[in-house]
Amino acid sequence: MNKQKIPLINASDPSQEEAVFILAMENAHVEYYPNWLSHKHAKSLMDYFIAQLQWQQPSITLYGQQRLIPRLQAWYGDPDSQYEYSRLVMQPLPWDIRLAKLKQACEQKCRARFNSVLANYYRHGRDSMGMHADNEPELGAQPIIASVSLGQTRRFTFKNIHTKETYKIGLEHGSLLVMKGDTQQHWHHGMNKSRTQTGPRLNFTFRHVTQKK
Ligand SMILES: O=C(O)CCC(=O)C(=O)O
Repeated sequence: MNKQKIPLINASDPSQEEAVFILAMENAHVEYYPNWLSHKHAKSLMDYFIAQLQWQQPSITLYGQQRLIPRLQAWYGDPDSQYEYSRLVMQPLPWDIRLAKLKQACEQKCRARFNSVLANYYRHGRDSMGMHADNEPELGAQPIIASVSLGQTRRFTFKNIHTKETYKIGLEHGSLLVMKGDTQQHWHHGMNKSRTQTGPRLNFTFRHVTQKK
């Protein structure tokens, strides 16, 4: 299997301060903004969200057995943004004010509208997220997903569903990763456990879900 760091194409505009990289992956459109939030702002958001969000550790059914998910999570959104994955039905909590502001900032950056967010709290290196695609019908065929990371840099893996090619990228404190186009149709993504990247990390994936008819 081809395991490598993702080649990054620097697409930054020299007249702008913000750096942006396009991940050179076939049949995908992924952009990475390493310093999207200032270090200080990101730290303030992290402390606030750890203390204020309603973190839970639900169970999912895996190979017929109930297992606690290996992280904490919370689902916030508009009242009609119910979401289901791994047979776990999540009812949205009402928007927290600072989370709603972060959503607005993502909407401006992505020129898209989001009505919900999956918040994940990786308490230490043993917390993780299995490989998956965000391809539930509620998200539509070409979902735009804005993923904000706070805290410990953790290695994020993409794996091509067809060729099994694997790429890794470290998602840094205050960064924004945007997945769009056909990314979810051709690539899985996830976060392995780590023995070296052990500090706490928060991640927020803003999405737009529509209800099943
Ligand atoms: O923590 C991350 O960066 C990944 C989150 C993720 O894959 C998801 O919410 O679907």
